[in-house]
Amino acid sequence: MHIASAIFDCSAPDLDSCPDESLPEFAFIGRSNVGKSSLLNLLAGKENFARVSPTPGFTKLINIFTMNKTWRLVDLPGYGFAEGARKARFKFNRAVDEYLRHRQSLCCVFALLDSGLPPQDIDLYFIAWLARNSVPFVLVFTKTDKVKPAEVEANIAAFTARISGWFEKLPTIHACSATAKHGREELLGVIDEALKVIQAGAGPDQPEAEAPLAAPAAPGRKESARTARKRRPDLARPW
Ligand SMILES: Nc1nc2c(ncn2[C@@H]2O[C@H](COP(=O)(O)OP(=O)(O)OP(=O)(O)O)[C@@H](O)[C@H]2O)c(=O)[nH]1
Ligand SMILES: [Mg+2]
Repeated sequence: MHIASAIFDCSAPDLDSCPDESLPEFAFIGRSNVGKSSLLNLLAGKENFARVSPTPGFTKLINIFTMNKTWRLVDLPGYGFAEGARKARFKFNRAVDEYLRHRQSLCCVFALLDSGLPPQDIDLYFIAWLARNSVPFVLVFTKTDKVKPAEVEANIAAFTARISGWFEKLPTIHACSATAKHGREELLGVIDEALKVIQAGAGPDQPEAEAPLAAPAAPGRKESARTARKRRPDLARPW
């Protein structure tokens, strides 16, 4: 997919401050420092678009970018920094929790994992949380330039083995390196496919997706989380 335009929209401190839900969104989430902002920049084809830092916990707000005037990328604060890390449990701020569970225009989450590490409890907790909350996601193993390909393979296989019993169908798995600029086309392809399904109206076996993705809630009306989830297009649900 060609990225003709990439525009920073806003940094939102909470779900209510996010822009309207008129455009499909694809969000990056994962442990602090896993490479979310870097991967967003790779996909956008712009350096320093989302801000990158070696300091964990750098991204603190919900950063929203509009691509090709028709869809959005969302850079989220990570988990596993500060007290969450000590407890070896994922923990992120309330805004991210609410965004992931209630944002109706959220099509798919890119759940990032460090390809150089064996399965981490904190990531396993998070993937279980995504599944429990019916958040559609694909797995993306990052920083493949830092380790040997065999090690990447072994870590992906070990992670897959840990979660395989949780799903009827395994989540889709991708690998990338923002530094080596690998994985861009593959991940843009995920987005492209999802956008095509939206344009087609709804997936053939996704009857709940008949409600238009882009329809914003009526002003002043808050839907329950349950209703909101039902309205999601479920495009990339891997199970
Ligand atoms: N070698 C290598 N380093 C990377 C890659 N992607 C990101 N990094 C480095 O990892 C560090 C963290 O990158 P970020 O993109 O800021 O990570 P993040 O997940 O957004 O971090 P937070 O905002 O703190 O949650 C930076 O020093 C990046 O340069 C990669 O593919 N390869
Ligand atoms: Mg970041």
